[in-house]
Amino acid sequence: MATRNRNLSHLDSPLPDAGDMAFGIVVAEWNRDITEALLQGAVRTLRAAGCQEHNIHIKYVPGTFELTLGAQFFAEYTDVDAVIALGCVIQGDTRHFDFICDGVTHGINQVQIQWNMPIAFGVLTVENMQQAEERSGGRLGNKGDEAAAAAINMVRLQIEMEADAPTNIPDRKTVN
Ligand code: DLZ
Repeated sequence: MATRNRNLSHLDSPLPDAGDMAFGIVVAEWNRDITEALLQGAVRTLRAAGCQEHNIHIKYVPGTFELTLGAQFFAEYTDVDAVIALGCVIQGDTRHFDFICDGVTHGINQVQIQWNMPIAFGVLTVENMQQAEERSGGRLGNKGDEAAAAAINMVRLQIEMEADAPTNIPDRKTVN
């Protein structure tokens, strides 16, 4: 996973039109200067893809650990097509960093699978503030841009695949 020189705002391909898409953005308040910069990037990218202002819904949670439940609230209580989760965890002297990173990674993945809804992982997991600044609008771009682009691309893919799905496909879901 070589990310050393990758600019997070660089797009590999043009974004699909997001004119008919709706997004929830859940933002962690810890390291607020950084997460606000991530939010600016995400919103800018959504707008650039044609997403309408009234289809961008922003909610705050206390910290990155709460992003999972914030994303689930969007899935359960709103009609957004995807969620963009934005946070910044900075390595400290204790193992708190590992627990928060593990929790949010598994949590978000679990929610997107359970709800069949894209949830973009816009969480910086860094060693220090300098690394965070470099990735939230600094020399390495903005993780918020990357997360928003991923969300748009996944909604597009879901729309395409749902439209192409035959009506008689076997139900492969496991019933617990
Ligand atoms: C407690 C904590 C610590 C130490 N560090 C961070 C951090 O770097 N980034 C972040 O987003 N949140 C941090 N938190 C807060 C937790 O995410 C969470 O909000 C609290 O543990 C309460 O559940």
